[in-house]
Amino acid sequence: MTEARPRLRRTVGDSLEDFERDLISNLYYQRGTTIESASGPDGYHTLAVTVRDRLVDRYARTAAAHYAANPRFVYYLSAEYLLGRQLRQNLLYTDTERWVRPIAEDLGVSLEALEVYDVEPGLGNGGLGRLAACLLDSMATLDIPAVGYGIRYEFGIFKQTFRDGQQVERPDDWTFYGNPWEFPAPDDRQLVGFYGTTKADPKDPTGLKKHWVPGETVRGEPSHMLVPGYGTQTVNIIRLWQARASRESFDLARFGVGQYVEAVDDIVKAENISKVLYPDDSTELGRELRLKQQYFLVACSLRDIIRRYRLRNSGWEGFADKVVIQLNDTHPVVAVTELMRLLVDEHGVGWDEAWTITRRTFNYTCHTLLPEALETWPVRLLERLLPRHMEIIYAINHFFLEEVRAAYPGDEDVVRRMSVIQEGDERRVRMAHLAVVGSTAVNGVAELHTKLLAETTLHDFAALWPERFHNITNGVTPRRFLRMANPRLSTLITEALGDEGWLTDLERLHGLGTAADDPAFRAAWRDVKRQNKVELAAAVERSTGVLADPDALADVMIKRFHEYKRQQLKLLHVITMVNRIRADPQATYVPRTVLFGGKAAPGYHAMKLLIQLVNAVADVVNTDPVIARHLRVVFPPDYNVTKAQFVIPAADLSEQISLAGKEASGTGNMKLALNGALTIGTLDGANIEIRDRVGADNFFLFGMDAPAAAALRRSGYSPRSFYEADFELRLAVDTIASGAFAKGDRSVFAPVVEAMLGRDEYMALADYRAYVDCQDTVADAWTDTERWTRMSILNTARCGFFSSDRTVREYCEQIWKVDPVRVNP
Ligand code: KOT
Repeated sequence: MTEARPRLRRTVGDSLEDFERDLISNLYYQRGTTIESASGPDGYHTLAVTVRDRLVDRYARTAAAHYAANPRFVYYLSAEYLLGRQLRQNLLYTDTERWVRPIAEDLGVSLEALEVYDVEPGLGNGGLGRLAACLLDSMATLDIPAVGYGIRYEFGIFKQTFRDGQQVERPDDWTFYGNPWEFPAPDDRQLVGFYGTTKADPKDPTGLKKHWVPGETVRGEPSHMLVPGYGTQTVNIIRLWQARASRESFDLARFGVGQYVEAVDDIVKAENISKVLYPDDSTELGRELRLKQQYFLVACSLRDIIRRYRLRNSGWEGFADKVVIQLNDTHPVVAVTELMRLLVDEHGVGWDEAWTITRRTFNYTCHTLLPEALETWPVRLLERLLPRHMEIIYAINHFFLEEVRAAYPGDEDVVRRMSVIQEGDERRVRMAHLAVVGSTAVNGVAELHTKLLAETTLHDFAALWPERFHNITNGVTPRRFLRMANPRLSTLITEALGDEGWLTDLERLHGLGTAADDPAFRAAWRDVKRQNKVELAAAVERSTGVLADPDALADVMIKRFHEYKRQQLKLLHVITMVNRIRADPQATYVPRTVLFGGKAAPGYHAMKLLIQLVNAVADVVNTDPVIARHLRVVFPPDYNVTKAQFVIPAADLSEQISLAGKEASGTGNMKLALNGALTIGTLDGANIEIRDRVGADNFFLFGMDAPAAAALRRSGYSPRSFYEADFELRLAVDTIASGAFAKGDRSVFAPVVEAMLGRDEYMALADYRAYVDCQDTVADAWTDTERWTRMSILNTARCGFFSSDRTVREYCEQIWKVDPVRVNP
């Protein structure tokens, strides 16, 4: 039930000849050029729209099937999506690559040459945005009627470059050359209000219904991208909103008196709302524009959801039967108040009925445990920007606290702890509390995360409403992260398992377990990994100038730079290896290439300095002939989904070394293990579940678990005592302090040393010894090639659980209660 029932359906042809004819026609009529004069971008755009047409056809049939079935829909609300490149995916999902290759060859171009024009929409920061994309992929694959809603940021996550080793951010003008995957839908635009005043409704005796007169309105213009399922006809959509000035924004009076620039002030202000993605991962900034973005997303999306509901339904009683909304963390949580406002103020539904509908409609996924990531907004800001929503929050909180007082008579402490309003010098709204109060189900993203949520951050809520709490462990799509990223391994797996059924039934990878005992299969497995490493080495050399040995152990740490993820611990290990080689250059060492990838938030100075230190260490390592014989350090800039697809298939060792209790789940850990990398990791997030499945023998575990880390902190953690007690640790820290990575200047990296010896917030020094010793075990294991290969195969074989198809099935069964709708070919 997307738009209306399609009357005209053009069915694209189904043969190589049809495809070729469409390509030539599109080049001529859509792009306005000919084969003789076509440029690279002409070729890319033409191919893209020709493939896209195949999906449009499926989308039209999906819309018709949904319209006929009038099913319950999942609406996924997320401020971030990291979809990755679209061309390869859509070739795979339409099964047209087999035609494109020979056609392209005929024309003397390669698919690879055209793919460089396929821009990755960087509409997210990291794990949370990529999870949203994996879930949409799996929903479509499982024929779940779903729409993703997001913001069409004009500038996505910044491009990372290095100047003198320092991160320099450049704007990501991702639509500069046009985006062939996107369909504007101006007819579905929406108006969104901000600021203004509220008026009581004189006819409403309860005082709960009000009238909001916004002081400013902005237009939301939607466009959508197609989200095909794999091996099915379903094509869902992701609808992205862009802010435009409403017609009244042009100030004719000012224009008339020659104030041309001032006349467009309001236009600029309105369009700023969707101008740029905030580049902060797992931290909150509390900027007014950010709250505007959140409300803009929510207001547009809810109106669109209601519009869609009304295409086939009427009345409000059935709304929550047809609509389930998943809130991706707290960023869209103002939706709870917006739906209340729409129902009570605009549609005349009574407060209690509206609250029942609202609570039945929403569910909330929490993605963090970090206190600095828990969103709160100043009451005064909300009162000004969204005055009616603030009133609704007060009313929701009032009724909620009555419930709390009834459950815990006389306990004002629990009331204070649970209140949606945090009291203090500056009163603030706790968005996570609002999310739990306004939802049917709340979920964490890995077993440990859910347990810790219920024990700490959301303890009081879990005690009051245990039935609301669920665990749904994250997953990743095997299509993008195995089949597309690692075609060689996929072919080998398909040969071993007999068919490609594993792509939609990933537990079938268990069938590789027996193949792990076959020496020929192991040799083939190694050969694939080696070829992937040769390819990656060539790409890394192009981007960094450093040549890596494809036979060295590929040790990768790819993720956002954050103190809790502990890139500083990895660096201490690298420096320890350097010091050992310097101390005994003649000894034998397992050759390693350490690859870092990741961005730091532009305002996160500690992590930007750590990036600079990684690059400085890399310089020293790679240019010292003695060290470089055993060790290389590479840091290709601008890690993103596209680069992840290159690095992951080539990795031997996956670094998952966050302080236990800090990483909610992780999904890079799953992608790497699925591609046969062995994990060195702490008992954190989904690492625990990975280890449970692959087996303790096939996982390098080290360090404190969450209770041990909490106990150490309680007992008064002193990083200096660890520093003083461990000679190698002292030497590693002192090497940084000595200025060895800054041409003798001790001041440059002094803050890194101070952070380590001063607070060491994430207790890297406490885990250093266990980590370095575990790395020695890794090196030992690497020398037994056959054993390593076996472990690698078993990692892949036993990671079927981590398919996002399983994740989506669990959401469907436990939370969404939706059924698939089959779309006929
Ligand atoms: C960002 C802002 C506020 C709250 C949470 C975040 C957040 C969490 N951004 N990314 N995450 C990650 O989400 C992934 C998907 O669930 C997890 O695997 C990962 O551990 C989180 O750090």
